[in-house]
Amino acid sequence: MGPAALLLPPVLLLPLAVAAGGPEVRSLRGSWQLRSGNGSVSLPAEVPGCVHTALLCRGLIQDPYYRFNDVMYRWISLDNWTYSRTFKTSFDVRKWQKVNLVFEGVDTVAEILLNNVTLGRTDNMFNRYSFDITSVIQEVNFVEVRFLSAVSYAAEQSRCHKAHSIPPACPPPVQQGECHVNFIRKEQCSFSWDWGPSFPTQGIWKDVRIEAYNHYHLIYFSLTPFFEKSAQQWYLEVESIFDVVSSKPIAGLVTVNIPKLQTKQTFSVKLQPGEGSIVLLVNINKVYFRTVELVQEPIPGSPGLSFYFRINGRPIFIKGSNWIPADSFQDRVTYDTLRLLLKSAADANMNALRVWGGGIYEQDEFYDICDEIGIMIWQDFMFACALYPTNQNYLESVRAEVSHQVRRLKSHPSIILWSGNNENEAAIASNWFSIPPPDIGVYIKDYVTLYVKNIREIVLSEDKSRPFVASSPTNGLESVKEGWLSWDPYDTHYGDTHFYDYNSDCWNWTVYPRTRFASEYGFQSWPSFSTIEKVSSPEDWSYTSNFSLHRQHHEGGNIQMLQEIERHFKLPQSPDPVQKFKDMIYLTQVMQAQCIKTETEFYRFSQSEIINGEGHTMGALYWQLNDIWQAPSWASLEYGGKWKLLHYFAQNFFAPLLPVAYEDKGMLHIYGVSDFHEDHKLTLRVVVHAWSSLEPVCTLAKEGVTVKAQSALPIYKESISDLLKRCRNCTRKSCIVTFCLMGEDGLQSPTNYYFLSSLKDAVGLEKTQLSASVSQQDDTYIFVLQTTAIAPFVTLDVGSVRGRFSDNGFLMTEKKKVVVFYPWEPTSVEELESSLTLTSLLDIV
Ligand code: BMA
Repeated sequence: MGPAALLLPPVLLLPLAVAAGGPEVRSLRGSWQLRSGNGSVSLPAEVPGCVHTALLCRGLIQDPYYRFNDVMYRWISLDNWTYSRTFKTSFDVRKWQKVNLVFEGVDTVAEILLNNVTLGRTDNMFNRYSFDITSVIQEVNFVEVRFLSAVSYAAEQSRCHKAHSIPPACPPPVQQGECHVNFIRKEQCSFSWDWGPSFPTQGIWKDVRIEAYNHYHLIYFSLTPFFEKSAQQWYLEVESIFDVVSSKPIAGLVTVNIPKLQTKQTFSVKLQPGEGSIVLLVNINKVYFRTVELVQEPIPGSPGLSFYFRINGRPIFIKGSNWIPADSFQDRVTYDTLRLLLKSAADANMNALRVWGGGIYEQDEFYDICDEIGIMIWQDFMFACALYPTNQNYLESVRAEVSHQVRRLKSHPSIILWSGNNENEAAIASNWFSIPPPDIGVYIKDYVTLYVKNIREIVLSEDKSRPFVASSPTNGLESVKEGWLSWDPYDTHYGDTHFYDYNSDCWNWTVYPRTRFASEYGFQSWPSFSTIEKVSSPEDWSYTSNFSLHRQHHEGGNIQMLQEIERHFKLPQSPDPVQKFKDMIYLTQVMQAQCIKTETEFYRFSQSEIINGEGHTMGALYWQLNDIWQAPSWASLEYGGKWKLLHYFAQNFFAPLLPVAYEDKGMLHIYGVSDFHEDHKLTLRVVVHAWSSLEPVCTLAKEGVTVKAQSALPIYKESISDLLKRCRNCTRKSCIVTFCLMGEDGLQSPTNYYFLSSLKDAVGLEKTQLSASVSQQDDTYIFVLQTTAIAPFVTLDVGSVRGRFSDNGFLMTEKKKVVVFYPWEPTSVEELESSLTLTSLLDIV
């Protein structure tokens, strides 16, 4: 069953009528005036938007992503900008009891004035701000949003925080970022990250409007389904939060009408003056809603506890990746951007994403798309890789943020988990910031105050329909038992794990932890040349240029990739420097894809077994799905959406049916991995080729192999020496094993492979003549590839032509292969032909 089927029809899509006093709304989106602190720069600016994009739009700066501009344009975020505009009210303000100026999001620190009266201040970009302007509004108005640089504010807050230091003070120098981001409730990666630039934006980044109403006004509206086990009955909790302006209670009738379910129920309600909520329970027949449980229970034969999601009563293996903000400038992230990235995740057989805690709570549209296409969301709260203050003002701001975000998002069935932060339990447990042991107590206290006594408390009171964990990675219930901070949050017997190792051989599965749930793991690669080309100039096009160093924000990252490549491949030696750079890019992508394939397959084949007390792995979310700019990173999707080889590999290694091979003590094991809900009787085909010939040296078909539903179990085993003997003249270096599963009803797994040696040692590989003919078929393009020899990692690249192939980076063991190109915008056979580069491993010299 595909992932979409897991999320039953979201009830929020059903028309539902709640009687509420319709407000008068005047949008303030559109053109505002923007000026720098001393008034030397003044320009019109679009709202929603930010200063950087406004300057770019007027041609006052170049593309901020071009070359070294992130550092050149630091002055923009150090200045204090002001947005202002005049507006007329489109309605008679005197007719309304209450008029509010509502900001859905202000980034971040600002004083808000209307007609020269200060309405209030903002300090949290994740909060919604509503200012009562009933007594200030006139027919013609002047609104001002006076920003203070987020960088200066963060520094000031840190200076004022006298109690104890809150590390880290600054990011590592290689990130070329700003300091003290943990002191401001702003996208944490906007001060730089190990994959991202520093662009601490200022701006009105979400909707802004005037709302006028009488009597009462609906502020939040949410629907959460519950199953009442004792009554075997579904209920829909319909929650509405109102602002009641009338001085007396308002009584009335609310009718909840869901025509599609033939459900209509009327309730009499009484609203008290002030802000208050009404919760209506509507019993529902006939339909089911998605349920989610996080199962942490003893496993026979293993110490510790399980950690898996039970969705609609079924244990589900979570397959996917981690989501980061799609751009440093959120106003550039359109519905189409989100849709393309999320669709790419679904197309690669992912069923889940983790919205990582160093970015933002995503726009409503993000979750709408996930609801629709069946991507489950692990939702972090926005705290990452740092310790945080807990002074009163800070906590109040966080409390407002958390209740706002939970109220805004809880109707989305795609969200299956709330998670307090990214890696902050680990940061304390492993003492990342070298806190002297006698002082650690105060940080532990802060941790519990923030994530448990505040965030968790609010989440539990706002939303009882899904689980909460305090951190990722965490030991789950074991962490709770140890006072919310486990001494080793990376324990494989509990909870989830993050795992990075750039020094071992990534083709060797024994280096990976047999965890209950792998929520982060990854390797870097460079984005393709066509992506880099857009933000660089010819002098930058080498692996060791200043530019290549500048874009690498992870200490030693370029060297680590080189070392990982060198284990299994020959490094490029082309005398042409640009070709050499392109070859390096190709190899980084091949290496990344092959490493994460090995690691992910290991997690998938570890789902049904317990070995030495470890196993029952039920999740694989690699780091990271998407990119924030054009730079080397762990992403599988480049900035702009182009698929790296890893993303094509993900489509295969996350396939619902997959044979996976690994080697242990001289034995070759093949497991049948299945996400299907029923068993299948299949044929396993194992084919051995000599690298030197397209004719197989031996073929074996094992019929009647049972691949069990939702499991990973052995289906084939042979000693490698027997296999080599059986297939005449084979050695580890001269032969390659491929295998697939096939059913009678056309069911077929991807063809998988297992290398018996490093490819730099392979014997018999010949340089191939690769050719492609391109033709159009309706909205797609068909590439017919021909090879004259076995070709590993065959890659089609059509440069800047937007779209994706049906498969890429594959091993060609047959003369011919058909690949489909799905364009994302109109193209032509001619354009594709002239943009096409075909590369396979032996082209790298
Ligand atoms: C983890 C993530 C990110 C980081 C990634 C790669 O720590 O949570 O903070 O980008 O590793 O280093």
